[in-house]
Amino acid sequence: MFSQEVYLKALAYASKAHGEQKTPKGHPYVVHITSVAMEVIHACEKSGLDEEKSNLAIVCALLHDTIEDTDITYDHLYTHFSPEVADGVEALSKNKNLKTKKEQMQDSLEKLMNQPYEVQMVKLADRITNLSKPPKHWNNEKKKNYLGEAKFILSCLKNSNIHLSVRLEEKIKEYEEFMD
Ligand SMILES: [Mn+2]
Repeated sequence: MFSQEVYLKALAYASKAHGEQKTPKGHPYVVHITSVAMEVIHACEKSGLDEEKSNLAIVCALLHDTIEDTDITYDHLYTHFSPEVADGVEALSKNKNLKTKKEQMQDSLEKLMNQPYEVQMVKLADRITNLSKPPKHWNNEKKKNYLGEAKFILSCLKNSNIHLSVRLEEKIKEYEEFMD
C-alpha cells in the first residue's frame, strides 16, 4: 500500500514544475509521469512492497524528469521531499555535461545500480512507458538504438522488480515488430 497524500503532493509539485511541457505525442507532460507512476504502483501492489518502499518508488516516478527537464534542483527536492527522493531523482537524470547519449546513459545506470530497488524500478517503468509505437519520422537506425538502450537498461536493472522486468521484456518484443 502507499499514501494517497504523498502521491497527491508529488503530483501537484511535478505538474507545476513541468508547466506547459508536452510529451512527444503532444499530451500534457503529466500524462507521461502519471503513466510511469501507474506502472510503478501496479508493480508495488503485485510485489506487496511496504508503504515506505512504495512511497519512495511512486514519488520518484512522479518526479523522475524534474531535475532533467525543469528548473527544479537536487536541493529543492532534498528540502521538500527527502534525501532519498533527491538522490533517486538525481540518479534518474542524465548528466548533460557528458558529451554523448551513450555516456549519459552509462553514467545514469551506474548511479542507479547504487540506488535502492524502488528507484531502479522507475527506470524500468519509464522505458516501458516510452516503448510505445515510435513516431513515423524515426528511421530504423534510431529505432535500433532505442531498442538497444532498452535491452541494456533491462540487463542492468532487471533484479529490481520481476513484474516490471517481465513487462519490459514483452514491450521489447512488441517493439521489434516496428522495425522495417
Ligand atoms: Mn520519463
